[in-house]
Amino acid sequence: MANLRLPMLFLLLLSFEKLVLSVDAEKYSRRDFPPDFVFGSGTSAYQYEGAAFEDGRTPSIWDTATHSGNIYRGNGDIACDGYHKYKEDIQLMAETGLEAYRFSISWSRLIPNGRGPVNPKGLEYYNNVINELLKHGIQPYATLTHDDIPQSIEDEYEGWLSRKIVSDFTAFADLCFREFGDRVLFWTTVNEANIFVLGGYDWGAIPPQRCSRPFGIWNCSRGDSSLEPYIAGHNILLAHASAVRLYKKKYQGVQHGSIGINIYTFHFVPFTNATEDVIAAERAKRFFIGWIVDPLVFGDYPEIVKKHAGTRIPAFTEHEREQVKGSFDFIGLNHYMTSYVTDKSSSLERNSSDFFADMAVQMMVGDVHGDTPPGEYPFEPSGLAGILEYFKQFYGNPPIHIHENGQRTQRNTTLNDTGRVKYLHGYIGSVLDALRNGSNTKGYFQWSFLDVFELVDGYESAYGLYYVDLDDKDLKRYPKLSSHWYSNFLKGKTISLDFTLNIEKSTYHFSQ
Ligand code: IFM
Repeated sequence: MANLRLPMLFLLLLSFEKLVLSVDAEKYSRRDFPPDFVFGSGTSAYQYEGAAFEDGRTPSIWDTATHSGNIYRGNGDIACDGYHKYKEDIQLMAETGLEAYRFSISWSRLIPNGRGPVNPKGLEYYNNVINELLKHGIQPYATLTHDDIPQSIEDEYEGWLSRKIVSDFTAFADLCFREFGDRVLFWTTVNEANIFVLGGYDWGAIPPQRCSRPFGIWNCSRGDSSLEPYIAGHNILLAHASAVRLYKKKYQGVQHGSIGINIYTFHFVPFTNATEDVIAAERAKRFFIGWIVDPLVFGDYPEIVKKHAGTRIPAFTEHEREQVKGSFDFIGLNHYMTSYVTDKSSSLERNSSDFFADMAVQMMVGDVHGDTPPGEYPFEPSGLAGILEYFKQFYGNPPIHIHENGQRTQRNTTLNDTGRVKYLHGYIGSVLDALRNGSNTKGYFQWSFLDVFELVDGYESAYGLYYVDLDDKDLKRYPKLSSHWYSNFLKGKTISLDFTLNIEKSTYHFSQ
């Protein structure tokens, strides 16, 4: 994610006149999307639930990272207090008109030791959430892990760095399928498999904060940025495949749900027409996307990744290859922005490498047009259609769920989040463009329903449709203009640029 404070990702481009950012679908309504296309919004366990030490929950690697004093400001001990306020929030979701809600399950709330005894209070909480959603006609979409594996597992065998996690993750998944699968029909195994690994094992920015010099963004006490991202990525693929295999064998026939994995995607665009930059943008896709998606679709890592990573990337055995290939019903994509790419083949000559040196590109994100308000993402909606087109052409058009898309703003600024409104209008229009071009996209989830504890920025940035007042002892929620806009769209209003730009003047009034 670009909000990681990474020098490489923060080069600002002040002008680039070749960009075409507009989308065709400027005026549309919910009825323009297929009836079985789903619109929702999401949060994740650590970012939303709070109650970190309550009712038997034990720390996850995310708790450890936030309490380490390294990089993080703030923690998710209380977050939005969703553990206690879920009913109120689901009521808000229903009023907004959400058709689906994407949330994640805290493994260490459900199985406090990572494996073994199940916490009845954890079961009760997720059963309550699921039942409350269904009571309001909102489909639950559950993610099994969103950056927060139990700390006990990290302590015992270094979590994703060990193959031991495959059986523990599968047992956790088994419990979730068994207990909740009669009502949860959409399962995602791992959130942002690629960026979680890069952030956690190469840069060391996010849990479990492992890295090594010169690649990490701080002086991590443990890690190996050259090697560990490839190992963790490999084990995630194996654990994912194992959980999917279990689901398909034991549950899918009776529960009739579907299962996939999630990755983070930029739209990669060459910065110039120079052949090297065009090749570099393709290479960026092969690394950033292909590293995780190629094994799922084709059964192996991309040749270029294997060539550049050499022996640092594990090889699939024939048995593993068979398990991983085809182990998904859909691919979940998180997308926020476009990345402009130039060739940096010189990085291949370094004595030591990490994933980015192997990728051999310079990635640039930021205020490309010189018109992005501070702290916000550039408005480049056609990038989303671009990614969907790539999946259509390169991967044979698999079912896609857009699991996260939304605009970042500074927190505590305004409820009048016109930038977010404009962003959602553009990006949802871009999804419609993609559908009209034959994309097999099945759903769109805005990130995030509320202002949650953010991945790196803590409580300093916000993506929510609803503001959470952290100074109020009850953490009162306030609707932003974007919740009003999304609600209008979900309830069937025809959305045009005119409507979007003038929504501030509509009859909506904030009641504070
Ligand atoms: O908040 C995060 C989420 O946890 C993962 N995807 C990106 C979001 C915004 O940074």
